[in-house]
Amino acid sequence: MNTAPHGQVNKGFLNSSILASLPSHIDVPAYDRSLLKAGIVHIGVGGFHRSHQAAYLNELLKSPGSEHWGICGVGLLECNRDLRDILVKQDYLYSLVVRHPNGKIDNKIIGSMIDFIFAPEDKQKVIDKLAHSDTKIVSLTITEGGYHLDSETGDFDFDNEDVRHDIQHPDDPITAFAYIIAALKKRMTSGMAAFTVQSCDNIQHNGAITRKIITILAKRQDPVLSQWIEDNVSFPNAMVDRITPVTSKTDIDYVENTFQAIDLWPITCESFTQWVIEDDFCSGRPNWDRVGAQFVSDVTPFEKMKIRLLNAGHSVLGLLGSIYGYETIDETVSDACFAQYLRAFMDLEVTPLLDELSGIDLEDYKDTLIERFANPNIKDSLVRICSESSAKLPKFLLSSIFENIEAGRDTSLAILVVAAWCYYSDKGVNQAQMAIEIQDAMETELAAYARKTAVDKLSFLKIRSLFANLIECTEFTEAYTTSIDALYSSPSDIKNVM
Ligand code: CS2
Repeated sequence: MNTAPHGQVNKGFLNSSILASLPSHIDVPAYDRSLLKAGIVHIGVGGFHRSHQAAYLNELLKSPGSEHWGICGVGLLECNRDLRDILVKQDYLYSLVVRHPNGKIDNKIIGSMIDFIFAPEDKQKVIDKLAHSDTKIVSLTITEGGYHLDSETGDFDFDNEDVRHDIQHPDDPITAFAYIIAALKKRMTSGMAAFTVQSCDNIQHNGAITRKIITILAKRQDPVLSQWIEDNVSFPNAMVDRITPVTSKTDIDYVENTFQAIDLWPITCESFTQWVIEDDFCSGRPNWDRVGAQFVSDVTPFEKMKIRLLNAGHSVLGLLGSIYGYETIDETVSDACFAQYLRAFMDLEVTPLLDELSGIDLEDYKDTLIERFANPNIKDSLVRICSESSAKLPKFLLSSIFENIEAGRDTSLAILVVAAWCYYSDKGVNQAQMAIEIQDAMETELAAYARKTAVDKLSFLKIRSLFANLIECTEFTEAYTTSIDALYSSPSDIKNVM
């Protein structure tokens, strides 16, 4: 840190050389980062990876004996170039600001990442890294949409452009799956052991789904390779949880003032964190259970509880709140009308679908969710929550609708949310006529179907890749039509139809 002529401090960029001079209340990595080896290669270094897996490892590395569990990040997308530049400049260090609901803040520097490869510049380097003998786990946060699953069939979408490319050019991969297959092939051919593929995405059965995708894709290339993967690679399922908003300018300024250092991409997250993992690792694993993660033999009930309550709950607040004109989850859930709607949805339309879980009281879990959503120090934007709804809602919400219809249960609260999604995609403005920012890979298609609602009330449901055969189900279409009529006839206050 340099002192400028007028007495003010010239803050330096965060990197290894300034760690020792940071204010003493900052929790900096006291372990020797030069001893770390990248036992984990992580594909998709977004905010969530940095607040979750990398933060667990940072805690673990504080005790000696885990030095071979450093992380090498991989960015597959062109838009990861800035992230790479920032991480390199900062010696792969970044700040994590953990905000408790009562206002307490934990300020940390995370040191578990020790390298980053930007794939568009050197694809072979990624394959070689995955195939390196130090690599024991390849983990993924590639988002719900990154798995290319069709809602109607549940099958992998072989028609996706990137997937088609990967099948034709296995040595020039685009998707994470193709990189993993290329590296596993290299390991098989050179007689090396396999690595574990660990999905950290919000998809129920995330490990089993990843296994299915990787083995069927490998089979198209080489049935022997596919069989080797079946026999040697493990794909543990896991439930992951920590609310991590998109980094804002306010977060960057907070770090600059509090850490007395410039971090161009700090991460802010809530204090709650949870990670429940099936203990199935073919090449060893860190002792994450020493730092709060939980190993179980079957994660299915945990995943279902989290995705159907938390993630779906977020979407309920996100879509209804956006139409009302709210901007963040905490302000939406602080409105009693939205909080009551959310609680009723959770109690009546999700809880009956969940299994008993020993050690978890569902009523407490739901109370805690509402408290977490209401954390006034976490400004989680509805734009983030509603982004990629086309990839999220089939897994978060439609799955519960299907199960409730099957069981002959009422599901009208969730159906209003689907109608609200149509209204949101159709109008693109809130009830004060202000534009809503929509971020969705299917935005054009969603809008095209939604805009026909005035002449065909069920038009939106004709997107079969999302809604499968719901349009043929009268229990659904009757309630949906009622919701559409209510929304379109009284758009001036969505609370009237909730
Ligand atoms: C959110 C999740 O993207 C979403 O819609 O529900 O990112 C959520 O914040 C995380 O899954 C929390 O663990």
